[in-house]
Amino acid sequence: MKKRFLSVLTVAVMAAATILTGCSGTQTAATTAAPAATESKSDAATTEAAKAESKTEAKAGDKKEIVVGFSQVGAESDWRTANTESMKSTFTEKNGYKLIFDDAQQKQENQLKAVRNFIQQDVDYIVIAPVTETGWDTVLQEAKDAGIPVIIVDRMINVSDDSLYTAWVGSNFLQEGYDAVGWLDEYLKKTDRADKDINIVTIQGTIGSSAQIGRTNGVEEKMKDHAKWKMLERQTGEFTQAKGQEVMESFLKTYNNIDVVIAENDNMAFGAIDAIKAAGKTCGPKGDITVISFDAVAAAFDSMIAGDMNVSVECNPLHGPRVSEIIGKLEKGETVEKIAYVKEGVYPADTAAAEKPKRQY
Ligand code: GZL
Repeated sequence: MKKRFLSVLTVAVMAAATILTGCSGTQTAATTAAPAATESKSDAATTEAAKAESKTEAKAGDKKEIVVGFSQVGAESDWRTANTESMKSTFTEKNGYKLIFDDAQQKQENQLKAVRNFIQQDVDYIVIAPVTETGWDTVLQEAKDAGIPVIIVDRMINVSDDSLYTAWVGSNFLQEGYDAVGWLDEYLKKTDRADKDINIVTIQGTIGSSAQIGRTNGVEEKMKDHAKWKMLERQTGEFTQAKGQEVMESFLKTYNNIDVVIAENDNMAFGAIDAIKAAGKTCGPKGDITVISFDAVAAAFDSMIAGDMNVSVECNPLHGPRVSEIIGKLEKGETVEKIAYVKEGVYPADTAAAEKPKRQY
């Protein structure tokens, strides 16, 4: 934003317009960038100012599209696929954008490379879905120095100075953990097990991600109100189905008294259900093991309708329109909310068939 309205101290003639990579699902812009040339501080400032001027002129004249660099976590789950689809279907040329998309394959180093590439390509906005909360201060300072606003989506970042990002939109993961415990409490009352010993295992998401931290802490905090509930063990399944199955297999080998499995996303729950069935046990509303999950993607509704999953706590991935609204306001020089939580619900098996047709992802 600042960059786009900078007055030019000296006008340097820009050699060529920035050549932007197109948006393709698999193209990782971060791996195509040439290493940044080194410039003296004052040259860099002049170049930046001249870039800003040329962009502003271009924008004023031929309504140049808004260039958005988006660093996505990866493609680890149905939720992530829906989130990517929401972003790609929003940031289209028809809507006045050019999207540079990078899939980090769940590695923060790839996200850092992508963000530096976006800075070098002089994009108008950087959007990041951060794989984990820490490790962002340095690269976000580089974006700030380049005058490029940063919008964080989905998971949160933990930085020393929150002026390093302009806005965050995502879920309240702690509340999602609370909601999971609230549902289990009601369910056990309805099934006459309110005063029974309950043994629980948890398949966690990527350790250090806000979704894992919030869900784990939310469950742990509210479990303190239930003296007869015991958390046998927690292990990460990295939000993937394969790893979720592996972890549940190991839990089933270790414990023969599991009453509840909490999977911190639907894909790990699908893996856990496969492991439960392979071990000759049953799950779901009529089964031995209660399955509590998060995300509420379409396949979770299918699983609940099939009688395998008991409940999924919604985590809404449709952030494209929300981010576009933030950029629209910034383009008009309007202020935006620093933190914006999306509304989410809890979807139990007994309403899954009626709810599924209404779902958007
Ligand atoms: C939650 C998101 C998580 C989902 C998983 O907002 O970060 O990452 O719960 C996804 O499915 O992998």
